[in-house]
Amino acid sequence: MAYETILVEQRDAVTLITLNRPEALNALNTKVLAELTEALAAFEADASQGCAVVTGSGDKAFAAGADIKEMADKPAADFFNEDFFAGWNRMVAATRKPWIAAVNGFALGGGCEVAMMADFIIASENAKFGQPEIKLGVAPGMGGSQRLTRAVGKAKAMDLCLTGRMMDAAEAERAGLVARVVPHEQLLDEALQAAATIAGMAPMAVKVNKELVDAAYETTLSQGMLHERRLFQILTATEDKAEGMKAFVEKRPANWKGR
Ligand code: CO8
Repeated sequence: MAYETILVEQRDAVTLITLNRPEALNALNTKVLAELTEALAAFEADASQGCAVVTGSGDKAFAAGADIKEMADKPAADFFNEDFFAGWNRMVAATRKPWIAAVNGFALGGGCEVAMMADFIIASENAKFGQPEIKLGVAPGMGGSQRLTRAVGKAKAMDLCLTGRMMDAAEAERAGLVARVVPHEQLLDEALQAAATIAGMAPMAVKVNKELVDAAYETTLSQGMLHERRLFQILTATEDKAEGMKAFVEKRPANWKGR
């Protein structure tokens, strides 16, 4: 499949997707959404692929936001009638396998929101995060006010959304937005390595672990604990559970079947 706004390659069991509009700092337009949705759906459907990494091309940006030029003259009725931005939620909901955002520079507005849609973020020391929509007279529209608040708490989310300021990678890591910060030149290797590690795990266990951590955002503690216990119990019936424990006892790598 030939894409115009992203690059997609498979590295063994890892799919690497690069947002590729460097002339616009990888700004996210309708075409990017359509192509990223298609690429993630292909990744999801391909049993040889276990984890994906999404990054930005060039040295400067992961994505500097939704494409302001595409939205500038769009009438409000079109935003409403098209349910503009809803496609991003559908894309996330359709992806049960994990994907990592490797944030190499600016992740602003929609760029920060896409990074937060990923299962976790690995950031280069040069990364900068922010929700500067307020400076355009609007507000986050792809989950920024909700996911950022859940990730970093009300105080910092309020600060970022109301002032539109950026936070650097160190602050983002302290605040809990980012899983790891690495030297800029090591970013892609580190993210690909993390993805390869995940892709080497039992596939059903990977999906269950992702679903359970996500459930912690949506449910009460007791509902989440029950959900966890039930999925744990279901996993104990898999061939991969038997294989994983046998391999441990026999001191050898497990040979996963995915069932
Ligand atoms: N959309 C479209 N083009 C962009 C965007 C963007 N979000 N960000 C950068 N670009 C383009 C610039 O226009 C420029 O193109 P050109 O050379 O043709 O003028 C090129 O990328 C390079 O950018 P700069 O020259 O500005 O690079 P700098 O290094 O000087 O600055 C910044 C980098 C600080 C990242 C700066 O580009 C910037 O502030 N970008 C916008 C960040 C932003 O506001 N993001 C939020 C976007 S809004 C959003 O995501 C959600 C909803 C908004 C609704 C809006 C309704 C109108």
